[in-house]
Amino acid sequence: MVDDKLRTPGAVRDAERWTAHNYHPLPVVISSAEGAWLTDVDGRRYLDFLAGYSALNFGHRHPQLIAAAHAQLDRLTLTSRAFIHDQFADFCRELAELCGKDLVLPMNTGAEAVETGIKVARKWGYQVKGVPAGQANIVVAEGNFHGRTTTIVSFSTDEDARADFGPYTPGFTVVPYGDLAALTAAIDENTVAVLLEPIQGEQGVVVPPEGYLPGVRQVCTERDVLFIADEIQSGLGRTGATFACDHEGVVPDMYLLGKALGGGIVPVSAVAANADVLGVLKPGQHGSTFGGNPLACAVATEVVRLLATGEFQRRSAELGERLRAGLEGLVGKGLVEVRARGLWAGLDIDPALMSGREACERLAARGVLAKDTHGSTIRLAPPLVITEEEIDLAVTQLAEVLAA
Ligand code: IF1
Repeated sequence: MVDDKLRTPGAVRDAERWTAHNYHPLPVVISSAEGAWLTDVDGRRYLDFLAGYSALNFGHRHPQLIAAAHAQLDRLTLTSRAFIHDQFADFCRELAELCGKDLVLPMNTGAEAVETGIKVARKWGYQVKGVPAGQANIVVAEGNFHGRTTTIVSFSTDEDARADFGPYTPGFTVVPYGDLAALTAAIDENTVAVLLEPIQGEQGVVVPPEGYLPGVRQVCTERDVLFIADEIQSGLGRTGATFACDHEGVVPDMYLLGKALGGGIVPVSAVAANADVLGVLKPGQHGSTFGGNPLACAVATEVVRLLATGEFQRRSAELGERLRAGLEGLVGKGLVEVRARGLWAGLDIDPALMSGREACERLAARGVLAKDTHGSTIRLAPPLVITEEEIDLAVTQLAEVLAA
C-alpha cells in the first residue's frame, strides 16, 4: 500500500519523526474528504468506515455544518464563559430539549464530559443524597472505555490504557458488563452513580443483554443512585436512535455526549441532566476555557437541528440492517461473530486467519478504512450519510480480504 515513488511514504516518515508514538496509525496520509470519502496525498480515495470513532456521523464537511462554522468564523469565535454570547442559549436549550433534560453543561472533549459527570455525581452524593464526605463510590463496568485522563484510566480494565499511570483515583467499583445481579450487589449506601456505556464501543460494540439497561435504570431509581449513560460514541444517531438508551426506552439521569456533537469540525462535549443534579454546581466550582465557545455552539446547534428531524436515526436503522445482513453472510467465511446496532458493528475475525490490524491494512489497500480495537476485533462505523452501494462495496471488499 505504501511504495516509495509516492508522496505518502515521505509524509508518513515525517509524521512519525516529530510526534510521540501514542498511536500506531495505518500508513495513510489523508489530504481531503467529503461525505463518506477520503482522498490521500497521492489522490487515492478511501471509503471511511471509522468516521473519527463516530465523531463524523454526518459525514466529512456536511454542508449545513460547514456553513454554520463559516458564518460564525466571520463573527465571533471565543469569549470564555466570563461573558455570555449570542449562540450560547440556543445551543443549551436545543440540546437540553433533544435530551429531555432541564440543563446542559458544555465542555470540549468526551473525557471532560465524563470527568464532569463524575464530579457532579460526587457533589450530588454529598450535598443531596447525604453520603459522608470523601466516601462516594461509582459503579463502572469491566471493558469500559470512557477516556484517557488519570481518573478515568484509574477504573479502566485495559492494562494498555492504565499501566504505569498511578497512583490511581479511588472510589470506583468494577463489575462485569451486562450482569445486573453483580451491579446491584455492588451498590452500597455510599454509591452515588452507575457509569456505563449503553453499548461498549472500544470493547468491540458489545450490546448488553435485553433488559439490562432497564434493570440498571430501575435499581438506580430504587437505590437513589444516578444512572450516567456515556453516549459519547453510541449517541447522536449512531445506533439507529438518537441515543442507544432509546432502544429500550431507558432515560438516564445524565447523558454524557461528545464526538459527533461537534459535527466533525470542532471538539464539543456536554453533560445533560435535570436541575436537581446539575444544580449542585455553583460559580467557580467547575469550568473550561473553551467550553461552550461561540464556534462550538454554532456548529453543535446545527448538529442538534440535523438530529431533530430523525432522518439520520432512520438512515442508521435502515442501512444498519443492510450492513448487518451483509456482515452476517461472512460468519463462517472468516468472521466468527458480528455484533451490530444501527450503523455500528463489531466483527470478530477468526484469529487463525489474521489479526484485526492485518485485516485493516488489507482493507486499506482495497480503499476501505477501518480500525481494529483489540486482537482480531474490528469496529465498523461509517458516516450515517453512507449509501447502500457504499455499504455493499465495503462488505464485498471485506469478503475478499477474508477469502484471500
Ligand atoms: C483514543 C477508543 C473509541 C469514548 C467513550 C468517552 C470517550 C471516548 C464511549 C473520550 C473516546 C476515542 C478516544 C480515542 C479513540 C476512541 C476510542 F479506542 F479509545 F476507545 F472510540 F472506542 N467515552 N473514544 O469512546 O472522548 O476524550 O477522546 O473526546 O483515545 O484512542 P475523548
